[in-house]
Amino acid sequence: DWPPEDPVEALRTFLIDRYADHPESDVLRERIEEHLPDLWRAFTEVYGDDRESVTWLLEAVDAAVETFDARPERLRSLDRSREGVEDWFQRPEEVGYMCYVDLFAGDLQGVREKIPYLKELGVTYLHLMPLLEPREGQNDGGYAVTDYRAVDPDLGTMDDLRELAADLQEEDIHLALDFVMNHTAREHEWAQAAMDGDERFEDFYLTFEDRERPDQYEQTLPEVFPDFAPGNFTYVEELQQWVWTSFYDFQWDLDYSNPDVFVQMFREMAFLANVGTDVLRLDAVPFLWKELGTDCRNLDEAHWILRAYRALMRIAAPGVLFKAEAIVTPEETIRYLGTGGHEGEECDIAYNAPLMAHLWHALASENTQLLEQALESLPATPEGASWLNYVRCHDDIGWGLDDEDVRAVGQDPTSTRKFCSDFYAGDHPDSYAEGYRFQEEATGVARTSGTAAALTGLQKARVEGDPEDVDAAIQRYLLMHQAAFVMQGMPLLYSGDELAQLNDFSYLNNPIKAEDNRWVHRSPMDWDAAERRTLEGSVEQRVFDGIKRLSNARAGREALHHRGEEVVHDVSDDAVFVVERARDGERLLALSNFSGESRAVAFGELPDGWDAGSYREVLRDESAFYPDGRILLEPYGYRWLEPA
Ligand code: OTU
Repeated sequence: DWPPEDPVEALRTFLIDRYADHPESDVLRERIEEHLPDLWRAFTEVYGDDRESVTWLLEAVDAAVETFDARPERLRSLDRSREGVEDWFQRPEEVGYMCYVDLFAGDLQGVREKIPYLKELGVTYLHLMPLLEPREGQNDGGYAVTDYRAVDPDLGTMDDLRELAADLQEEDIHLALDFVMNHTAREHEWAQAAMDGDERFEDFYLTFEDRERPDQYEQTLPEVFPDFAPGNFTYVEELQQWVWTSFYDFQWDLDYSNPDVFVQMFREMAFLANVGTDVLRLDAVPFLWKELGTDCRNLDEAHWILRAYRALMRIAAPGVLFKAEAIVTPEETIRYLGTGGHEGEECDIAYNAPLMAHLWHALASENTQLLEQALESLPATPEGASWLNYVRCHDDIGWGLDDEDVRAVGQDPTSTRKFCSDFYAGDHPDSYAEGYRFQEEATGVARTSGTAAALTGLQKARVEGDPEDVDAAIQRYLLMHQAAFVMQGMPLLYSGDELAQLNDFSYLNNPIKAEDNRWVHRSPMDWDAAERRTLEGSVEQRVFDGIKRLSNARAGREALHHRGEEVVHDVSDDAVFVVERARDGERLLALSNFSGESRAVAFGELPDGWDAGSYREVLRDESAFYPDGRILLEPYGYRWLEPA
């Protein structure tokens, strides 16, 4: 009889009975008891609690149990080993690296061979960019998947991926893989079936007979790629309908209001979990739910869907983490880590795009006020979750500053964003940057493409060859990276940045890529340049060593544990950024100078407990005494201090 008085209790009894003869019924019972309440809450928020919905919920639980059954022993033991060590991904030694399989090493086999290189850099977490079978031709760098259970044949096979996962585990490197959950390629079999008239699969997507509803939605919908994919809907001849396409026209948004989609997508993500991925990077999560009259981003239902998936994954494969890819305002971003009473219920990791954008703003303006303001206005990060701090990634930089923060430091939001867009495109008199505008808006605000080397002026300095400019640019370059390494979170390196790779224009000759300038910063790894990392005095050596120093410095340094404290300390000089990290009695103070001139900070300005005296300078690995009571910072200089 449905509904019973206490549905969770009724389901609990039902499920325990259902799996009573399961060889691991004890484990299942424990997990179901622990996660069913969260699953129920989240699932019913979205799909309701009537009889039909509950049938879908039971199907989802079955899918979780099937995943558990199919999970190889190696991964099950990993799940067990992570029980009780909830901080395994928050440790100070964690250092991430992200790369495209083909650009980095040709194929999956090639990546296996490069493991020693990654170890040399101190990498403990490897995000391999989309590697599942993409559509042919344009595929948005692999974010248009035709089959979630097949590897792109150019890169290898599913077995190669399993072997690589096992090798990485041996080397204590965690593997992260993309799960493109908002959309499939129009060549995916579901979309194909829909075009063949299969109603079940037509309901997997958001289709409209005419423009009436799309036009209503468009009134409040922003565009992601206005230049090459304007609007949010695409007319599909085969269907004689409009299909919701938030991104490119060949990326069809899934309809998550259909529980069939929810369950089916869980099966796909669970399959990937069982291949041996430690972290699933959930792509474009803000877009999962649509509602007329809204911008269809970050809606509550999107969060409930993630929470429901999380509870299911905890039943199936509790060692697997979720990483949210939500490049939105600071306030909206942190919600994906489970805030507001949902601590521990949502994603474990999220891209710290707010920090990234603010660091670039601080660098261009030689002023850290806005950075400090933004950090201060963010609520505390939930204890069990982690940020992923990065300087560059495969995407453009969106100037996702919070309007209120910008106003709080006396600036105008649009002008500030425009300043960043101009500065990094090199359209500003003081700029050393050689980036490009991406998807410019009518206001002149654009997102920014370009490698870290191009944006920090290291590219320009190298090409022009003035040694002093090169020195300054390397400082600037490392200044940005050290910030990602010292702030609360796991630092994530973008492949090639450890060698300061330059912009790459070969994409312009490839019609599949030419219109999308994000490819300018997606270049093949230059292994000849990598050889020069041992050539004393070369740019590669100086940058590589600078970054290696950062990863070495993190290892075992408890003050940098994610669960440690992070206190941003305001000093009178706006170019100087001071942050204190502390945990279990260990302390570290990082000072960075975002200006191109030398600066000094008096001890009297530093937080309590940092009095004049001698300290250990962590990155130089030496003791230092400051005789005149001030700490000198070279142009773009930074120092990490620790009590001697
Ligand atoms: C992601 O980015 C990927 O990182 C991109 O490479 C893809 O093109 C895209 O999804 C589609 O799969 O808008 O400009 O808030 O910012 O999902 C990049 C999230 C993007 C979006 C993000 C998206």
